[in-house]
Amino acid sequence: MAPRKDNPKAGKGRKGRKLRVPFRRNRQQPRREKDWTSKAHEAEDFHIDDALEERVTPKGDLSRQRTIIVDDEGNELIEDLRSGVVVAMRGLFAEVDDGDRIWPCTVRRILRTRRTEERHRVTVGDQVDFRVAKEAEGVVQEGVIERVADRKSQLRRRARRRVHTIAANIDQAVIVSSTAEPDPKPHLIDRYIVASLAGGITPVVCMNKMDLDDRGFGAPILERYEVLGYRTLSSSAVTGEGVDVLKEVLKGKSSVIAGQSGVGKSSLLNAVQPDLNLQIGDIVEQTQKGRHTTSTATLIRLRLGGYVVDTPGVKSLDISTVEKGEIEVHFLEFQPHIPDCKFPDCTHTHETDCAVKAAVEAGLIHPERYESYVRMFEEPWGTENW
Ligand SMILES: Nc1nc2c(ncn2[C@@H]2O[C@H](COP(=O)(O)OP(=O)(O)OP(=O)(O)O)[C@@H](O)[C@H]2O)c(=O)[nH]1
Ligand SMILES: [Mg+2]
Ligand SMILES: [Zn+2]
Repeated sequence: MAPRKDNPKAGKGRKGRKLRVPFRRNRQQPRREKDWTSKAHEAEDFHIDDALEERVTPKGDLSRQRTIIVDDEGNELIEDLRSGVVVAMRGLFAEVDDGDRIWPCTVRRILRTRRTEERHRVTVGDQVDFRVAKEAEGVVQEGVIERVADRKSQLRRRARRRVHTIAANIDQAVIVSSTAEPDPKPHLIDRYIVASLAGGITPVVCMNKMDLDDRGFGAPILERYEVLGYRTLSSSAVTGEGVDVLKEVLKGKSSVIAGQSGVGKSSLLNAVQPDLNLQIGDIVEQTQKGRHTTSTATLIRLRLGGYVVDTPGVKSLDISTVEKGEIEVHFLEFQPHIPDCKFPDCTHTHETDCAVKAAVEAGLIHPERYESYVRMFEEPWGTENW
């Protein structure tokens, strides 16, 4: 299909002059050592973090310059820009959907460097402007992302020493657990809730594999979140239970679907729209440690309206992107008690006369929710065992 030519954002016709400008020194960053010890991290780390790792060498630090085109006021001009949304990151390329087709785009170096420093790299869900860069046999092959729009919201975690934005411009995070295979990890749900709220995203808690719930684990866990006012749903990709509710939840919204590996995230999306044909893990593979069926976050447009980002499963979620003092803000049930703590800077961990701890003892706060808070406060990086 021919690329659209009528992009209103294209800067055609504007005159400009060329200017050589030096790279700013603070855009440089030290070369990073590879951290081989954390090889056990999620599959996603390798696909995204290593692929986009900046490799700035000291060579030519003082002399590096770039050519830009500026208007009379010195504002940078860029010709023939198209806009689109990033639907996947694959190696060095961002796949950008402009409504007509998917463009493989590289990220302009200077933008990439700056974004890295701002901890604000291009990610799935980003609205971008890109310039067509390469043509072969009359067919445009790829683009270069020149601008990234400010994000309305973002789901972030730390991946080793980097900040990894899982998805941007998302309304809600559907946090999926399963009643069995694997067993539910409420602490991981709590981490996703904190990461979502901190990024301006509404959490929705989903308990999948209800068909395997002989032990009755599902309902009491969901109830924990229901009483806090979060939307919850129970589902089964096998029996179809809850799929209509999930459709209702996803309809017309931008969502990210997240949780442990093997809980059935991709299976649920296949149930919502069977022709998606997302790859799902087989049961034998799921028992092997570190197996991830979905390896890259991918933005999927839904026929019922809206879109959803399917993400690879995680074992743990490092929330150290959230300030320590901010964590308590994302525990809704703590809020009425916090003003009654003796110390105004009470962290609700070791202090005496803590009203939050008193509320736990009085049965007003779920003890595991409180324990979740303490773990996040003391070990924001998290471990697989929780
Ligand atoms: N019994 C049962 N099995 C399910 C259900 N949903 C998914 N499964 C099975 O669970 C396994 C994992 O499903 P996936 O959809 O690949 O899980 P995922 O959460 O996408 O996993 P990752 O992509 O690795 O993060 C597959 O064997 C599915 O058939 C369910 O509701 N009930
Ligand atoms: Mg999957
Ligand atoms: Zn307190």
